[in-house]
Amino acid sequence: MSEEKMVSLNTIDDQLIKKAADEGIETMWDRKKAMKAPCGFGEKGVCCRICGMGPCRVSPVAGKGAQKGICGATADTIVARNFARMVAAGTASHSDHARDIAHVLHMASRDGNYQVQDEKKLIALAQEWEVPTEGRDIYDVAHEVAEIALNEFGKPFGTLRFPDRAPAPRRKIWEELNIMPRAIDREIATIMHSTHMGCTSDAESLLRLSMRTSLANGWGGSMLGTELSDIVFGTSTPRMTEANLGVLEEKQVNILLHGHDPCLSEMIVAAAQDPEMIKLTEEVGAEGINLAGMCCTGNEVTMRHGVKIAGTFYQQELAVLTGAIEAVIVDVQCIFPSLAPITDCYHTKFITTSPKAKITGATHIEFNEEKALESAKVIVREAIENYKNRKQDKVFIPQSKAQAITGYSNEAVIKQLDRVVNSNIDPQGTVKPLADVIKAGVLRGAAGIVGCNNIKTKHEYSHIEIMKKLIANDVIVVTTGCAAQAAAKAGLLSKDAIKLAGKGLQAVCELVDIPPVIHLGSCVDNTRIIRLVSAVSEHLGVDNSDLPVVGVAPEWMSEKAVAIGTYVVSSGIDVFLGITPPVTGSPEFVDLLTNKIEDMTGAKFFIDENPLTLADKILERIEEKRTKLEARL
Ligand code: NFS
Ligand code: SF4
Repeated sequence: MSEEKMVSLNTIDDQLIKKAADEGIETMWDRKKAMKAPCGFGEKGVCCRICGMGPCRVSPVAGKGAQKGICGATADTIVARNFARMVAAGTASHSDHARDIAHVLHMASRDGNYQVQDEKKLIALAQEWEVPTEGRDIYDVAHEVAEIALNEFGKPFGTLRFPDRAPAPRRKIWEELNIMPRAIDREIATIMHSTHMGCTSDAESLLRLSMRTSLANGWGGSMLGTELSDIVFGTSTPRMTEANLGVLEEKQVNILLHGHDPCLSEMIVAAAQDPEMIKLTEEVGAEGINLAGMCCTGNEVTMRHGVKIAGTFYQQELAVLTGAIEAVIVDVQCIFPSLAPITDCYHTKFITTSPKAKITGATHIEFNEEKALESAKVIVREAIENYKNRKQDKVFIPQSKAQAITGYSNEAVIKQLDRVVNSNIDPQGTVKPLADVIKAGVLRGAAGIVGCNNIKTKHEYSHIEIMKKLIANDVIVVTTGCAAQAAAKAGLLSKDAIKLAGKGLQAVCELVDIPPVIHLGSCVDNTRIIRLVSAVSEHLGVDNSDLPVVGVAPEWMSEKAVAIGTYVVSSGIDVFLGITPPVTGSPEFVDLLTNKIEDMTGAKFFIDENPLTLADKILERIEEKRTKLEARL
């Protein structure tokens, strides 16, 4: 198959798609073909179905066709309203995930399934929130912290706590713009209210509401997700793993963990090590249990346990097509409903576990956090007992995988940086070495390359091209989500990739002993990135928007990504999008996102679907920011 026709960077994916065609199984690529051209109105964001008088489709071309909806809403209103609702949905998803983790912290106990794994981090958070810790049982502290966290969702007065962690100039901007986020659920509800028929119609006001809600995600729900997961499941440390569908094992029970919520996957990891389960595995004639992760659940378990990465978002159907998976165990988000009919073509069990994500045709075994391990064992047992049903003639495991280092928390990054600190002169445990090399220009800047895969592009091509170009130009890359898994598969998360870096980055990687692309976790862990950037800003006495630092979402697709992009720009960091969001029907809203928002936040969106020119624009912007920064420092 020629390079252009490949659906992804990996030839193995095309082999599996061919297998699907041979076996008469439908995949996302077939459905994309059946979809023909996308709806032009939807693509431009000018379709409104917010009230029963619609749907109203207004013309994206000025002066031609219907210019207003029945109520008089213009393209600007409709586009901005649709955008705001995407931000609200993304914020809801990340934050509701965090809420579940807060509940688990609230039920954690010394002899329970969930325990406090990182006491130091818990104590630090307790002190930040002025919870007494002296002489108290750590679990009393944990429960009080969890309760405060839960109150962040619905407190009636005041603003959120975590924005206090942002650099002072940034907080001032949020206050002046009146976008300091209040309770998390409140910001989501306010957007839903303001975008109801007949409420806010002004595009700029809708953008400001979106910014405030997105901040309730980045400096609220998502940040709680990261912090509380570290407390309950442990703060991650670097570990070796392998990535791509070649991690599936011929002679073992293969379990695919897919979704987002570590409350389930952590227990599956524990259940897979349970003697009773191991005995059962022997009884069915398998040589072991092989867990493989996908999407953000995959990131959560690889960063804390080194669980292998089966692949990214777009490979979920392909993984089943190997015919070698006994069970796909899912929790919430980014799960294709098509996994039900595809798993039906094999022996594979498709097990949903969350009442928030029931899928037609799946086997639903509800995960009960109160009896977490027991519940996980029931699910793992299903998988093991299914091993005997595997049809060998339908199995094809592509022999492709790469080595990767995953699991750099900010704490782990700082520990690596300590290697170059002369403790006679400088204190340990700070970002000073990172700030120093950025200031000196050894590193030209830093990029957070994050987000999904999208069928509108050749999968992973944009991620990998941009990562390679940036590291070759001495821009260090941190990565999360499916972008991180793409990097793992391409070998960029290994120290072997240091040779692809420019001289400056090579020197840094060797001294600090890190790969040039650093795995920082799942998508909620983008909060690790904004905290790292904020720490460097504070160290240099500047604001985030002064740093040569960018966010990039080359292949984004989810509403969560829209919320992330918005909180990153609101946090003062430019965001480069490789997929055009559905906003082009409103030149005013496009101007707000790609121009005017800079006057408010010091950062803006850049949109370019060509990854090569997008990378050029990133490098150009980094140099522009450098020039300004050098003049200031
Ligand atoms: Ni992020 Fe995780 Fe992947 Fe995109 Fe989906 S897994 S929260 S949304 S597709 S990166
Ligand atoms: Fe049409 Fe206005 Fe109703 Fe939207 S809110 S569907 S534009 S009448």
